[in-house]
This record gives sequence, structure tokens and C-alpha cells, in this order.
Amino acid sequence: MKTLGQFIVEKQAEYPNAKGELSGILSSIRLVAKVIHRDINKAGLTNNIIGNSGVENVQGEAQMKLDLFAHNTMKQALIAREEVAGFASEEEENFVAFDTERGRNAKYVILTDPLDGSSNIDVNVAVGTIFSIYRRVSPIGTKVTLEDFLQPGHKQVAAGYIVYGSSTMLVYTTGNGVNGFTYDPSLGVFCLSHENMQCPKAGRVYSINEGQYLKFPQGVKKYIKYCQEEDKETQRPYASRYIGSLVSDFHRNMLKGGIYIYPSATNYPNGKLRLLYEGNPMAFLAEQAGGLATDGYTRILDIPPTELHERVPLFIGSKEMVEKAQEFMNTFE
Ligand code: P6P
Repeated sequence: MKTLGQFIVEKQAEYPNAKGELSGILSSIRLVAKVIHRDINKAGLTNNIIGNSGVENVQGEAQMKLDLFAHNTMKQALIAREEVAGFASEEEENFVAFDTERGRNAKYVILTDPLDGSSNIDVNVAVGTIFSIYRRVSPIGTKVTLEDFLQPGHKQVAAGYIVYGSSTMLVYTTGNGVNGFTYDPSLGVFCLSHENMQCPKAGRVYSINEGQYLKFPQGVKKYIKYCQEEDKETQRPYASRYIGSLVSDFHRNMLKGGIYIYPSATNYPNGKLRLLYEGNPMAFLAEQAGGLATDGYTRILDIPPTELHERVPLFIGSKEMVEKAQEFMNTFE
């Protein structure tokens, strides 16, 4: 049994020049995962953390109490350990510069969706935390700027998610493959359970909110019908699975193959998901596992960000399935 801590130390040894800052950030995220796991798993018991907080976040979405809890937990853990120079979150309009001596001299910035799918908490459906880490582009020793956060996804140095499901798993990449760790609450450790995760090139599951069908572009409508047609050679019709939690749908597709689509729609002209702390980290993981992620036309990791909370259409998962969906997008405007 190899713990996440042992794995981080082993991998750091492969980079002799590394000073351990990235390892330190990953250790902070490990702590955050344990704290959020603890509180999610008793959400049903302590009424003070389920339900809405009564306020809206920058997205105009009702902020669940656990959203705020997860956001503050991540922020406090990073402030306490001062391993990053700045922090950006779905739950906060602007980025936060850690303006201390250590903060200003830190090399990395982190972006996060602290609790994705949080509307599912009260009905006991899996939710997740997503994170994305970049090397800052502003000079060391200064306060971070917006430019440090608006980097294209291919500049990420690390990305990952924690899925709080039937078990809690932490899955991450630093650019050399994807590894998954399952939490053992009795020991308080994450154990390597899914080494070198590979996303099957094809699968039989498609994940999309078909309730929005009439609002979708023609290419998406045609692809959905393609998934539903009878064809023995390509093992269609596929199965429709939509949990309403990106991290859960993505994680299942990573293990078993499948495609997740949140396209542009008449009510979401640029899709619903956020490029910087949902699209980019999941795209980095997908590609590192042999999968693919586009906006229907362009590789997600190549999209130049223009603002912190910008949305992006997302087609992500098994390479051959994303390519097929892209064929429909290119054929049917
Ligand atoms: P809809 C959760 O709010 C989320 O960001 C993703 O986790 C999820 O896949 C999607 O939105 C669900 O959105 O519009 O289908 O309810």
C-alpha cells in the first residue's frame, strides 16, 4: 500500500532541482480533501452545513453552505502554508493575492472550484473539488496579477479533483500521467488505488442534460441521436448517464470510457462550465490519460482565457467519442 504522501515524495525525487513547493501544495490539498470529506459525510446530520447559505455567488447561483465551507477550507489551508502566491475560486469574484513575504516569493498560483455539483449534497449525490495549478508569470517577490491566472490550460503544472462519492478519491496529474488515490478514513490516509489511469479510447456512455435538448446546437442534437441509434458494430445505442456532477460523470468516463458534454445552448451561449477551474484542469487530466477535451471545435487547453470566470462549452472523455461528436459539430452548424 503506497500512500499519497509517499508517492509525492517519490515523484519529487525525480526532479532534483525541485524545492518541494509543488509537493507542499499537493500536501495542502490532501489536508483540504480530508476536512471536506469529514464534513460532507456528516452533512445530513448537522443542519448547520446543509442547504443554502442565503447568499448568491459571483455566478448568481445559490451558494450552498458547504460551498462556502469548502472555499474557506481551501483558502485557509493555502494561506496557512503560504505555498502559493495567489488563489482564485468559483466562490470569489476576484483572485486573492497572498501578500506576505512568503506569499510574494511563492512560485505558483492555484484556481479551484471548491465544491462542484454542490446542489446535489442535500440529496446525497456525489460532489467534487477541482483544482488547477500554474507557475506564476509575474516577477517573484511581487504581488500576483490577473495575468498569473489568465494562462492557457497547456501551461498548467498540475491539476486534479477530489470526488466525494461511495469512497473519496483524489486524482491528479503533474504532467506525467494520472494517478488515483482512495481515502481510508480509518487510517486517515489516501492510498494509491488507480495507478497510471488510462481513459478508454471509446466507451458506451454519453453524459448530457437531455432536458435542454431543444436549446442545443444542431450538431449536438445530431450526435445525441447518433448515440441512440441501433448499430451492433459500434455497440450503439449507448447508455445515457448524467449525474449532474461533472467530477462524478468525468471520473466514471475516465475509468469506463464515455463522453461528457455541456455544450453552448440558447440559455448558455458559451456553455455553463468555467474554463479556468473546470474545463482546463479536467482537460489536462483527460489528455494525460489518453482522452480528449474540446469546446466542440478547439482543444480546451489551447483556448486563451480573457476573464477569471469565463464559461466554455465542454466535450470531454474518450478520444474517439469526442472526435465523433466534433464531426457532427463541424458538419451541422
Ligand atoms: P445542469 C454543477 O453545477 C455543474 O457545474 C456540473 O458539475 C454539472 O455537470 C452541471 O453543472 C449540471 O448542470 O444545467 O445540467 O443542471
